[in-house]
Formats: sequence, C-alpha cells, structure tokens
Amino acid sequence: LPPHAAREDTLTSQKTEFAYPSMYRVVLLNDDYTPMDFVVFVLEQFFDKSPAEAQAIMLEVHNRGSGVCGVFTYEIAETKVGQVMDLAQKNQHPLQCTLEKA
Ligand code: NFA
Repeated sequence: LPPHAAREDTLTSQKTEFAYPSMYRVVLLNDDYTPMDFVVFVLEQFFDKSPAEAQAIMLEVHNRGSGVCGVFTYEIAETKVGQVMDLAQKNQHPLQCTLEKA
C-alpha cells in the first residue's frame, strides 16, 4: 500500500477491502453438424485466436468433446457466450457455448 492509503485507513478506522473477481471459462461443446470452419471463425473472431490456435482448439473440441476458448470475468464471459450463440443460431448451427467457474 502507498503510505497515504495506509494513513487514510488509520484515520477512518476502515479496512481497504477488495477481492479479485471470480474467473469463468468459456467452453465450446462438440456436435455432429457445425462445420469445422465455422468453429475456427468463431475462435478467431470472438476470442482473438490466431488461425493455428483456433484450429487446435476446434480439433480439441471435435476430438475430446469440449474445449476452453478463454477465461474471463463473468460479464465478459457471458457476453462472449451470447455472441457465439447468436452467430450460431443466425447460421442455423447447433453449436453450444457455455460458462463454467474456473
Ligand atoms: N464435430 C463437428 C464436425 O465434424 C465440428 C465441430 C468442432 C463442431 C467443434 C463443434 C465444435 N463437423
């Protein structure tokens, strides 16, 4: 703590309480119908993955059933899930994207 912050704490008799935010994994689930190219596009577009990273994550989902797109605070994770689900629905793909507490 900087000295002035400690001094204020003493004067007000209040703790400087804070906590790091909980983090959430955004997870993609495999299905039999969503095209591989669409999943790669989603990972590049919404999760800032390079083409090689996006391909690797897509294959992990395809081969193992699920894969992590990224880890975010709740509000950001929820926004990304919504973006993926919206685009999948617009393109009539059954792709599922969910959150799990990290
Ligand atoms: N399993 C899908 C297919 O063979 C590809 C896919 C990968 C779907 C990752 C969803 C997630 N077309």
